Amino acid sequence: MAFFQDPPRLGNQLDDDPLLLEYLARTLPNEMLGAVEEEYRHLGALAGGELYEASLADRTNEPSIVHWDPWGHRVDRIELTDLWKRGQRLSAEHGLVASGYEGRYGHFDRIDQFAKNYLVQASLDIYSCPLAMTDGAARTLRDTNNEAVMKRALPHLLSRDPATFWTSGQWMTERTGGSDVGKSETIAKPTEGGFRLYGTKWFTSATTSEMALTLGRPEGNPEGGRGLALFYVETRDDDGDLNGIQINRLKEKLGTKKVPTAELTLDGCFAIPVAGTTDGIKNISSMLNITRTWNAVAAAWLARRGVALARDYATRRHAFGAYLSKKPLHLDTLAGMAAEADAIFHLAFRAVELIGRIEHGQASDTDRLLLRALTPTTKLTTAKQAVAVASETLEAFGGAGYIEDTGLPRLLADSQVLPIWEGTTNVLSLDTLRALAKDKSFGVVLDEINSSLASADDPELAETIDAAMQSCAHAKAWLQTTKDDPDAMERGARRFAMTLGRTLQLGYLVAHADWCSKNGRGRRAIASAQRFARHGVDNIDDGSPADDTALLALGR
Ligand code: MFK
Repeated sequence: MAFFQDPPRLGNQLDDDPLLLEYLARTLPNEMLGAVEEEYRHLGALAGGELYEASLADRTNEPSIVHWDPWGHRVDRIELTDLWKRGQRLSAEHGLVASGYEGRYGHFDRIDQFAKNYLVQASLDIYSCPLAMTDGAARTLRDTNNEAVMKRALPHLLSRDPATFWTSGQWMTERTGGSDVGKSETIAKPTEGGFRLYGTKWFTSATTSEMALTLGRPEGNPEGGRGLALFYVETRDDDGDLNGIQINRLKEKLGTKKVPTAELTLDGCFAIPVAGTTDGIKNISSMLNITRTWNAVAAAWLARRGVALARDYATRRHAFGAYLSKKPLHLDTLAGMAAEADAIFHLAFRAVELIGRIEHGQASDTDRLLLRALTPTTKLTTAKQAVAVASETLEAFGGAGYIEDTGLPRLLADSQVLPIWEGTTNVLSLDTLRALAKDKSFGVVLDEINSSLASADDPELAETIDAAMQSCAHAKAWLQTTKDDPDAMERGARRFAMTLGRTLQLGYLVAHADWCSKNGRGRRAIASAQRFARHGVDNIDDGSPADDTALLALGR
């Protein structure tokens, strides 16, 4: 008999997602829920059907670059994949950036925007990359309050008309590296009405964007991040010619293959300073904080997609006399994946909620400090979880999970970018510590965890609450012990930040589970919180001396 297996299928990505349905019911006012539900269901149907099929059918297609036209003119034109072209239209029409800014639902705008992205993006081949940067650029321009640039760019970045919608790049990484941005070598020379940029940008994602925010060092400025300035660049002129930019080549990457990531040479690229001629890193940080939040929501939609596919396949795959959905060990594996995916969702959407409140003037100073600390913690924690869930997803399919034309390996390859771009785990662990130290905000994070736990009184959650409180106490003690030992603090930064991230997640899982049990939503959320607590939330290691760490790390 021929060997065949039923492929996994996806249903409506709204109706098949109990966590999303619970979360929306818990968080949004009823009237708003009624108003948005139809669009969410439509996006859920697209993501589970047509777009999912299209992304499988388009699997091997990749963007390509044409450097020269037949008459010898350098054109550097990038051809996008069909699904990306569709993504462009769909993003404008559904306001996948714009709805975060329109004020339709006040501070819930951001939840609306990210719920739509969460629903649809896992079937859009990482079109989220240019959208994240577009959102970051819109927010940065607003924060810097540069009237002229805002007037020029914002109507495009926030357009719902595909004909006028622009995306933005975020060109930061140079040959000197992506983490230590202060070493950037791009020089900015003054010219009439602005500056001309000269340098190389080593990774620029979504290079087809109509504009970009980038960094350059005005001549005569000091070294380091303070000497950089934030610039606004339009990539092409009215004739479609590139603005002093050469696209050297597209990158060969492990995943995110539909994203046209390129190396650029800036050779007299006309640029306008957005916020003075210094403090570029500080000024671009609004953008980083938005794109890092997108990263966390991307972790949520990728993990959720893995769970959805593996869950469905468990009802189709028959082995050792039964469907996998009847096998205790397989169910245990799926349950673990589901609990991690739930935790990612809660942490990511808490950051989203805070952004909405802050942008609508409904936040306290404490909320601002909380978001500053939460953003790096959230990004680093969720990215690592997404990779782990993606890896389990492939394994849940056995050999099929390792075969490219099932489309499954792409989940792992795409997830693997999440801990790398927008700041690696270690860079963000140090950023977490820096934010806590600068703002003295560790107490704010502890209060956040405690208030999530305090709202829960379901007796089934008692043990999980204890686990979260113990983890908080350990984190507090570790900070005390290491505060006079910068080396020990740096060595433990990742474990500490991960502990904060996972403990916050446990707090949110507990609060959500308590709400579900009191609102007739069954035991699913309680099981999720309990399971996540059993995975462990405390990663702090008090016992690794510096010498042993170096010995092990370097092997001598
Ligand atoms: C699916 C969606 C995914 C999205 C896809 C997007 C793809 C885009 C591809 C890329 O472009 S990836 C490029 C990613 N690169 C990074 O994320 C940079 C990683 N490195 C860091 O984040 C470093 O921490 C940093 C460059 C910021 C360190 O540089 P410095 O020179 O040591 O800066 P410093 O002294 O820490 O900070 C300078 C100022 O900025 C300080 O303010 P003050 O001058 O008032 O003290 C900081 O407090 C402030 N600052 C830095 N980071 C901040 C921040 N403020 C708020 N939020 C932050 N995150």
